[in-house]
Amino acid sequence: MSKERFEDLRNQLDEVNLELLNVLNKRAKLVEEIGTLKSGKGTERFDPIREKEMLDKVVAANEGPFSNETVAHLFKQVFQASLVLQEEEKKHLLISRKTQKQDTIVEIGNLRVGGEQPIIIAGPCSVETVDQMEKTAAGIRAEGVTFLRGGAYKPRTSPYDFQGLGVEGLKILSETAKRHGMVCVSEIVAPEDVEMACEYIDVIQIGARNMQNFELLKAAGEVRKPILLKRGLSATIEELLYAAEYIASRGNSQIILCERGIRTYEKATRNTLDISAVPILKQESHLPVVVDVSHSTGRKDIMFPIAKAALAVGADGLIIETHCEPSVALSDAKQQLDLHQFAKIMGELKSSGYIKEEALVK
Ligand SMILES: [Mn+2]
Repeated sequence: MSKERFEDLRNQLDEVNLELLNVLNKRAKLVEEIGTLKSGKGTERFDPIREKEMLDKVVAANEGPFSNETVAHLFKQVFQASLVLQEEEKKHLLISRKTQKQDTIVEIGNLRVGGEQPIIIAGPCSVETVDQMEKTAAGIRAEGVTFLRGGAYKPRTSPYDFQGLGVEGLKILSETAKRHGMVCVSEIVAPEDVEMACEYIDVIQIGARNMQNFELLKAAGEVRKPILLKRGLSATIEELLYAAEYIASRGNSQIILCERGIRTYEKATRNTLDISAVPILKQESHLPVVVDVSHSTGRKDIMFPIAKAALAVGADGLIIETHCEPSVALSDAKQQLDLHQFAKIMGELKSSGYIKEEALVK
């Protein structure tokens, strides 16, 4: 064989490769279009009967030199790749980074969650009395904190534990926050309460135990208030993202995700803080992510290193349960910081540079 002929054949091969590539991608585009139509109708993407028909057709048309087995094998791979493509496309959720490149910034008045500066959400586990809220709010506000939390509806493990003050609690929380120039965050547990709650609170929290309460998620999607969505204690990252999608799909894109620890076999901490969830959530989604350092650890002694870790991996904020008198708190007494401890941790976060003094609202 002459050298020229050899070169010529090689060039032809290169061309055929490119043709093959074009044809494969042309096929992929058709598959994508079919996938979109199917998803609209809720049909299963993998259709084994249709795949068998397609394989039989190409094998019947095969004239060689490839054997029928080889042709079947090659096409099977192509079909497989198309299915993966459809799965990928399915993941283009509204909350996905693929859909929106830039970070979502949740704005509450002039406060921003997901911007340059991390936010701190502090306050007691439960709203108990006007006095308790007043003392706690004054203490945390003095540290430059502008997000006041407090539970009025408490989904407790035991039905005999304190269940919260309900609407009365929301009113106390809201009035306390206003007096101190703060915004407030509180959990809502029933879909029918979401609209009512908007009257009192600035950020509606959906708690870990309700992360897959789909009716509640839908109700949260109908209002135009920011939603703080906590990861369920046994929920995967993907499940958290789909829960957020429930809210976004109803038109409410003001969502803050919250990693709050997951259940593992480890007993040294209340839950196991899944620190890797933070950068993964930030990669997969454009939504801001905060870390609840109180419920994840249930321990005050490791709160500072955990808080630093959360901010170091890119969290947009922290939730720190704080109570003016933790020893007499009606819920989560063990893990809540007192005002002195809270001031100390804030001081440590500032001196280590994780929180900028000048960024705090005086
Ligand atoms: Mn709590």
